[in-house]
Amino acid sequence: MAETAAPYRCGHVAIVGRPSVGKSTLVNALVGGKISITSRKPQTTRYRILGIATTQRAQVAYVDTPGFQTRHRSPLNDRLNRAVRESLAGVDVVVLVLDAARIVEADRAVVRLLPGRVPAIAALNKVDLVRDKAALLPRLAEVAALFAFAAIVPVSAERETQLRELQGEIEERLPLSPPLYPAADLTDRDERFLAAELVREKIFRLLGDEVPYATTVAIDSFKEEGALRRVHATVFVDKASQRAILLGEGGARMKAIATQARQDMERLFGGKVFLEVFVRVKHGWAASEASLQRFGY
Ligand SMILES: Nc1nc2c(ncn2[C@@H]2O[C@H](COP(=O)(O)OP(=O)(O)OP(=O)(O)O)[C@@H](O)[C@H]2O)c(=O)[nH]1
Ligand SMILES: [Mg+2]
Repeated sequence: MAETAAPYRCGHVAIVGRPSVGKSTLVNALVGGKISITSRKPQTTRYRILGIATTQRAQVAYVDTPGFQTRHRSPLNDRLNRAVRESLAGVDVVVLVLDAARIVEADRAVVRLLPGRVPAIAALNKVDLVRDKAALLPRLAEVAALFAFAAIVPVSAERETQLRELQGEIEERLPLSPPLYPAADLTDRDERFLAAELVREKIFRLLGDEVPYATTVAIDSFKEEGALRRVHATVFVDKASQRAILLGEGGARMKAIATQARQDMERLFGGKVFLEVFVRVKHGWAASEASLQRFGY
């Protein structure tokens, strides 16, 4: 007698929220690999990226999105917000990520974007930072009053707590469908894109509050020579003074950025990487739609 296989489910799930609530950390944890860059600084994510999680029961394609922000207007931020809005179209489920410590006006701005027809699940993230768990109860009520969420799940993306519960709530709302992506794929982006992102992550992590927002990274060449990957990257900054900060004394800061980026690439790609990073001044790279488009935004 043939066994009856459980019906397979597959679909796309947008991960949205204000900056820094832990969207990318959550996507990485759900996928089980570091495919989306993270940092303490808001607006780390600038590109829409898919994180793919495949199990025996379901395949979930998580759409990580930039933090939706309403405070600073610029051509780049307008593009990022547009990417958030666009990623909400055509998904099967939306996960709104909130910080369990507090709900603020910026969260409400994202709630207003939620499409009515698609089930929305609230993930109350960073519960590990909430010492007094009794404080979660009024927070759950506050979240329930924001929107008719299909479910509200307290999680910690960093400690990987309650992710099973969240996955269960997501998967049961996906359509019946065979997998849409190869089971071994963790993302829709290629190694070239991931390499540029890892350089950008180190800039966000190793520099102060100003310079990361004035930078973008391009890959000049990406060659595979047997098991070795040879990568040449250029970091573009807006002003010469930012170039000096990025390089650091005797080039020390740039060296640390390149070393850490290379180590992450070797882990992610599973092989040796030779990485060379140049820094160039390109005034106004973030100021016009045309140049943003050239940089892939
Ligand atoms: N303590 C704790 N920190 C977390 C958790 N999840 C994320 N973080 C931290 O929160 C910061 C922001 O995380 P990201 O994943 O980059 O946040 P994001 O929402 O993707 O941010 P943007 O892309 O800038 O919108 C990082 O320093 C993470 O390590 C969590 O569950 N607990
Ligand atoms: Mg992010």
